[in-house]
Amino acid sequence: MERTLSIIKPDAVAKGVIGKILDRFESNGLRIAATKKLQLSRADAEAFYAVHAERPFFNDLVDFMISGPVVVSVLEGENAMQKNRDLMGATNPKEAEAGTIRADFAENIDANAVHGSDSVENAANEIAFFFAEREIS
Ligand code: RTP
Ligand code: MG
Repeated sequence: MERTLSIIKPDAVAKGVIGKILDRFESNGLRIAATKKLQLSRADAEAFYAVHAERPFFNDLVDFMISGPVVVSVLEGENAMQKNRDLMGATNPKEAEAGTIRADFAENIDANAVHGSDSVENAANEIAFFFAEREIS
């Protein structure tokens, strides 16, 4: 069964919609194989988003990701990576389809409620970044 990594970002945690977002996953065939709430350090966020290090929005992205606690989860199911991306909607919530997580819970392109791995290969690396294998079941 395919696995992907989800992060409920600080804006959505602060809004109190952790449960509503996790329900979207479970209601759409994605099993929660692992989950935890944590505060990222600056070093954590810089390492996690290292692929974006040269992008103009990198510093704002890191500042935002450490602005409060996040909830990281391993989602498991058929086509889990793409299914999660479909449930999330477009990066910019103004462009996100109605009924997607970002359309319903995100403020703007920076505070956009959720992260999801964008390939199965990246998913494996992102899962290993946050979870030991014994924490996933
Ligand atoms: P994510 O990685 O968080 O799941 O989002 P994504 O794949 O939809 O978007 P990505 O291109 O990977 O960008 C990562 C995060 O950086 C912020 N961003 N800001 N101001 C901008 O033009 C801009 N572009 C991206 C977003 O918060 C995005 O989720
Ligand atoms: Mg991305």
